[in-house]
Amino acid sequence: GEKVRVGLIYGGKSGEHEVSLQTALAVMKAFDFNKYEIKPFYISKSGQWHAGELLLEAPKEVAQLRFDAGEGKQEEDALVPVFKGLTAAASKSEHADAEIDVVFPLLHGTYGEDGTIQGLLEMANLPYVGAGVLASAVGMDKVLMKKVFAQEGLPQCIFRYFNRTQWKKDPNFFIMEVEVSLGYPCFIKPANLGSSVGISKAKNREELIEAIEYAFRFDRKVIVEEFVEAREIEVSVLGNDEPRASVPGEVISSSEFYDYKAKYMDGKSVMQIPAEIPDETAQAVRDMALRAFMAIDGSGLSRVDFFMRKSDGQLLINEVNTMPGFTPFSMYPLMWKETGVSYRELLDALIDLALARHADKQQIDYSGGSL
Ligand code: G1L
Repeated sequence: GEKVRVGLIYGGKSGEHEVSLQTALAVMKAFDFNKYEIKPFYISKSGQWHAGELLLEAPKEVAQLRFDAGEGKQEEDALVPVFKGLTAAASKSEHADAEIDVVFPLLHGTYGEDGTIQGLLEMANLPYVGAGVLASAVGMDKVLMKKVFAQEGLPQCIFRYFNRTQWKKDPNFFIMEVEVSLGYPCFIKPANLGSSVGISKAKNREELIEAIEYAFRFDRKVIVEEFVEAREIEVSVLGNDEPRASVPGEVISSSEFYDYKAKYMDGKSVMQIPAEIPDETAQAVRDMALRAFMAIDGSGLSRVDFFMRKSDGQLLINEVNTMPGFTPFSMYPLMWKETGVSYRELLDALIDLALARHADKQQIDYSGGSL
């Protein structure tokens, strides 16, 4: 048929396995099945790949998305056959009945957000939604990301970083550095943003040392950031080379939200969209979000997060998230909704952007000029 076939990859080894499944279901339910067909790829918690039957309508519940439950579902229990299928799908010329037109990788963390699944899809020459290898990898490493922001001239909080070897050799040097440049309290994090584990706040030297040792359990590189008393403002970015920015939103933690009459709410926080900030601030934050997106070489989408310092209103960029929460009730889609783009329109736009980016790359001469 003329329908676009979307390969949806979800699940995965990370701690966000369940979130990924919930998101995959929400995406499947929102797709216009007059326009799309969906080929599900489920990655179990142990890392096994399972290809599902082509879907002509949305499944009803998350349980239908797991193909390893031993319920007589088709099982292709390895990456290799799935990858063969993907590559076959990509070489349209020999396979007129190509299986997939575009891939939607709904995966978080190591394998998925750090550029590895994107690399796999690049090698299969398949169009895919969202950030490419470089932006995914940069977006995953807090230190690299901050270096890119600094080069772009984007204001951000003060930070220091070091690897395990450096720390082991001369811990006092880094303790001094942190105390002189950041002071207490400060935040200690593994540089890798794969998960929220390993993060602590330290109020004194003893806590700092303990926090650093703890963070090194999760990464070989650790970053220490100054503590900023601030509001949290976020912006959704959508596009490739000419991206657009949504109205900003604010995330208000549960301890402060009792006086907000907000429309959106999840367990832990309230989402105030649009954020109640001055127009100039909203304009500035959208502009900075687009610069950050371009600076990391983003494509498709990103949620860009900022701090608005309470003392003076200064905006500081915190991070670019190339794989933001993506259910219809997540910040990213909600900020677009308030900007006039529905969840379904967002899916259409992301698929179109993936195809456009892929088509654009086909023009590139990879032969080193010998063609
Ligand atoms: F494919 C997109 F659009 F780039 C994409 C991929 C992944 C958008 C959002 C996400 N998000 C996630 O994977 C998750 C971390 C929220 C788990 Cl579902």
